[in-house]
Formats: sequence, C-alpha cells, structure tokens
Amino acid sequence: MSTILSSKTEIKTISKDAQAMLRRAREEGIETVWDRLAAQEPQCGYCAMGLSCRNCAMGPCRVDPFGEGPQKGVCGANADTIVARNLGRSIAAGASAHSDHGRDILEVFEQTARGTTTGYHITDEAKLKALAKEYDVSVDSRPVADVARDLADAMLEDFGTRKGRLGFLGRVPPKRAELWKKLGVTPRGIDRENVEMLHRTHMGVDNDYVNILLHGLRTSLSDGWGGSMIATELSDVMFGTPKPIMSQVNLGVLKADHVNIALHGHNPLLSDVIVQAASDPELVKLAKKKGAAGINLVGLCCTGNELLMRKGVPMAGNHLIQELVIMTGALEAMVVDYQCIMPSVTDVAKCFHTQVISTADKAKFPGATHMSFDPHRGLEIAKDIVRKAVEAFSNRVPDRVRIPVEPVPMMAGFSVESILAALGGTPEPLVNAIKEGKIRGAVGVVGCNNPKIPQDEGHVTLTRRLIENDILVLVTGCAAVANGKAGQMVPEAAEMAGPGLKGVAKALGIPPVLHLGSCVDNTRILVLAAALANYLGVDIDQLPLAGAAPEWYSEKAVAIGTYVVASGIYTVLGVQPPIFGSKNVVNLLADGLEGVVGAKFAVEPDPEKAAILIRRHIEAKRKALGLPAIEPEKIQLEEPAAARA
Ligand code: BF8
Ligand code: SF4
Repeated sequence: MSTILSSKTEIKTISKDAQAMLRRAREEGIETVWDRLAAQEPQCGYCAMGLSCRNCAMGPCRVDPFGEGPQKGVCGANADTIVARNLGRSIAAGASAHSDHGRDILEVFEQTARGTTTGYHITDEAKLKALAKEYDVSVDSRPVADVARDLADAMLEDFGTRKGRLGFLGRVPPKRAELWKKLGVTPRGIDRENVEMLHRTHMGVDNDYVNILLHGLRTSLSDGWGGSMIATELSDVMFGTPKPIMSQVNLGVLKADHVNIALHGHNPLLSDVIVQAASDPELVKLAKKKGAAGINLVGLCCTGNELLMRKGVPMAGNHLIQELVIMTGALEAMVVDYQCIMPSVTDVAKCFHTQVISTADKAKFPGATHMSFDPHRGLEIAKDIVRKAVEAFSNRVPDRVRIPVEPVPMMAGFSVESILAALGGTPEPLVNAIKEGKIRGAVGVVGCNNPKIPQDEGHVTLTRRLIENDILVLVTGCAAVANGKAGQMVPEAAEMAGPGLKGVAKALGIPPVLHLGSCVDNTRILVLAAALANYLGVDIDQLPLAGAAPEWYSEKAVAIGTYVVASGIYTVLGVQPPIFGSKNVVNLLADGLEGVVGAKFAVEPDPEKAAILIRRHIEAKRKALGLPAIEPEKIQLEEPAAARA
C-alpha cells in the first residue's frame, strides 16, 4: 500500500496513542484517513461551497461563486436553491440514519415484548411504564409484556403519517411547541419528513430556499424529538438506564495477553448480547486453550459509548482511531454494525490477523466476513462471533503486538435520570447553582473527529476553556471519548474547573464534564433542557445553554446541529458546512434564524475563539433572565493557547 503521510504525523492528532500508531503506519507504509485526505487535496471548491448539483440528468451543474461563470443550473436553479437543497438532503440523510437505527431498536423491542427474541429483556420496567404513560398506553395492573407491545405499536405509528404529531412532543416546553406550530415545523411523522425532503429537493419542486430550510428544521426535529429519542429511550428500557460508572479509555484498554474484540458502529442490539456471550464459560475456556488469559471487549465510536454507559466496557477510541486500533496487532476481531465505519478498515486488517465481521444486512463491507444479525437467535449469533474471534487468536503474531499507552480512567453513565437522582430528584439544586452563578450555564460539546482538524484538539480545548469558566459541559459521541482520553472526565478533573463548578462537582463527586452517551443520546440534552425550561416556566432559548460540534464530519451531525438550533440552542460549528456559496442561506442560518427560533449557528474553527463566543452568549442569556452576569463584551481572548496549556 502506498503512503503519502508526511513525517509531521504528530500534528494530525493530539492523542498520544494515535501518534504512536501513525508512526507505525509511516514505518510500514499503511495508508490511513489522513493520507487519503491529502490525496484528495485540493478538494472541489464548488462542492465545498454547496454550489454543485447532480439531482438530475440535465446536470451535473455548478454555479460560479465569483459571478463570472454560470449563475444557474440547467434547470434554472440558482445558488440559494442549490445550496438549500443540498443542505436539506444532508439533514434528511442524517435524520434517516438516526431514525432507522431507532426503528431497528423498536422492532426488536416489539419482538421482545412478543417473546420471540433470545438474549433480550425489559430491564427498566419503571422507565417502560413512564414512557407508556407519555404515549397514552394503559399501565394499570397489566402484564409488562402487554404494556410493551402497546407502546411499540404506538411508537411505530410515529414513523408513519397517521398521527400528525410525534409522541414525545409532550416533552417540549409549551412556548416552543406553540412556536413550531406557528412556523409550520412541528414534525408529523419521522419517515414522512424525510421522504418529503427528498421530494422537495427533486428538480422542480421546492425552489424557495427559506421554505426548503424550514422543512429542514422540521426534518431534523423528527430526528431529535422522534427517531433518536426512541432509540435512546428504548435502549434504556432494554439494556438499562445508565448510572455513573467508572471505566477506561484509549488504545491501552487492549490487553496483550487476551483475545481482544472491538465493537464498532452505533446500534447496541448485537453488541449487548456479545457482552453476554463473551462471559460464556465454554468460550472463555476455548480462549484459554488457545493460550489467552481471557476475552477482552473494547468499544469504538457510539456502539462503544452505548456499552460504556451501561456496562462500563472500556473504550478504545473515537472515529479516527478505528484504523489505528487494528495497527496494535492485538485485535482479533472488529465487529461492526453500521454508521461511521470506514470501508478502509478491511484494507488495514489485511496487514494484520484481524477479522472484520459485519453484522447488519444493510451494511456490508467488501473484505469482511458477514455474520447476519437476527434477534431471534441473538445470543447464538453473538457466541458464533466471539468464537470466530477466539479462533483468530492463533493467527496473532506476538512480535507485531504494540499497545502504545496505559489506559486513562474515565467516568460515564449520566442519563437525565441519574443526573436528577444525583441532585436529589429535582432540577432545583442545578437551577440554584446557575442562578447563583456557581455554574454560569451548560454546553453540549458533541460530534465527531474530522481529519481536517488535529484529532481531539477542538473538543479538548473548547471543553477545558468552558469548565475553567464555570460552564458545565455535557458530552456525547466522539467528543466524549476525546475528553475521556484527555483525563477531563474523572471526578478529580474538578480541579481543572473554575471555583464555582469545582465546588459543585466536588460536592456531588462528579466530573465537570458529563458523559451523556452516544450521538442518538443527544436527545438526553434536549430532555434536560426541556426539564430546566419547564421547571422555570420559560422557553429553551431563554436558558444559558449552547451547543458545539468542534470536529464534526457526518450528515448525522448536520441533523443534530439543526434540531438543537430549532429547539432554541445556539450552536457553534468547528468545521465549515458547505453553504458558503449562498449569502442568503448563510445569513439565514447565522443570523435570521435567531428571530425565527431564538437561536442560530456560528462557525469558528479556533476552539479558543469558540469558547469566547459561547461564554458571551451564555452571559447574554443570564443577563436577559436577570441573573448576575459578566458584560459579554468584556469576555476576550486573554493569552495565546500555548501559554495556558
Ligand atoms: O454518531 S460523533 S464520528 S461515531 S457521527 Fe460518528 Fe460523529 Fe463519532 Fe457516533 Ni456521532
Ligand atoms: Fe442541474 Fe437543476 Fe438538474 Fe441540479 S436539478 S443537476 S441544477 S439541472
């Protein structure tokens, strides 16, 4: 394999484990995501600005951003229409990914209620009953399975078109729900909004960029308050609602003397039963017979987050670690479900003994072994997969094993339920801490890694500056893993926080950065924001809250950012979205939306500056609520990052 990697690999990532593996990649000529990014440069300027369109066979078309070349596609679509259509399709793709994941969980939940699965149970009956009440499903003295079946039916209706309104909209603060109704963006059905976006963006349907983007808000809301929320809530019912739990993170979680299996992707359905299978006495015995000390499961990306949150399974890393974990030479199997799995993992695996095992019929990978997941035989398939990994241990080349670092401890498991429990069952102590200014506000730092940004630097720097300034940080997805690796997610990290947040975190024995879960679990942030707004009798946009996606790459992140803004939360992106070909679209998203939904987007690649933008926003919201506030214009960059680090 060719390698284009320069000798300056260290600047690709701030993670020591990744740096070590990149050195190995360079030595052995193994291609990585950073090489392929370099090979793509310069990337297409039209596409980067959202100005290219291939929605029909009269095209492909592009609009010249400098005004000299064509200003319209063959059909007559201008820059505004093309940019808005492209953005709308990205939102729909991201929302569809989350929502289809939600449906997969829902279908297995329904089959579990009918008693036709193996390895699945209703773990959190109290949560099941609470959800049933929200969906007007009768609970009183009925068998749990009956309640679950009726709840599943009601939730399946959310995907269709017959109800006209999603079941979880009862959680939305009344003022926000009223606003959505007035704007015509109340999500009606999950599939409906996504299909309608594809319809609207077909040639010759919706040509009005404002109208397309309003539907973009509705499509994203069908994800945040629909598909993703169903995924989170039903995963809690089946696999347990997370509670604070200690674990470990980085490539050091691999064990040289164990069979190592990485669980990668997003859906916890199969990985949860693999956790059960890995402790099967016969398989453990087989591993020992092969010369291993045992079977070690580790997580990657959001499947990893799901297992970390509920079972404390250690986390090998985030998005840009997925190729590098194979290069440890200590991985027997990478079991993948779907989303964010680079097709390149099978190429890297060819250089080692690692088996890549795909499991979802909708996500096959050339070069992988496909072991089709079927919930009716869940545990049996999980055992087959673990057995295959154990057998691969015989092919390991001990001299090739390089586990580069020691693992870092990390606390996870902060569901809304566990946060409220830590606060004594009510949001009051948190609200009081915010009112008194001990905590200035809260920010969700979420999303991916992107090789265009040194891995983890955006997440870690932004989070650090926020906690230093007494802002509580809630993390999910790859942002959570980045903060874990940096040691910012243990109770002792309270020492890194400003005096107010430090006091609160120490009193509760929690880190200043709370892990709320996978990317579908961003809905926990919505639920918490709604609970705070409802407690205070205000709308979400009045609260001192913000969102940030410093290293985002994925269409799912586009959907998340959009539903967060549509829910009233200001959001700062660290990577420029492909919209800058239309001034009108940029003005709407970065300014005009404020007057429509009370929140807007900003783009700021420098995490130091992003922290300033967010702190100013939070203080402005505090001031508007009549809380003690710092004058926003007094918040300036104080000194260069290097001097503070
Ligand atoms: O859903 S943060 S790179 S792993 S898209 Fe993917 Fe982004 Fe990671 Fe999880 Ni979310
Ligand atoms: Fe070109 Fe219009 Fe077809 Fe897009 S929809 S490819 S702009 S002709």
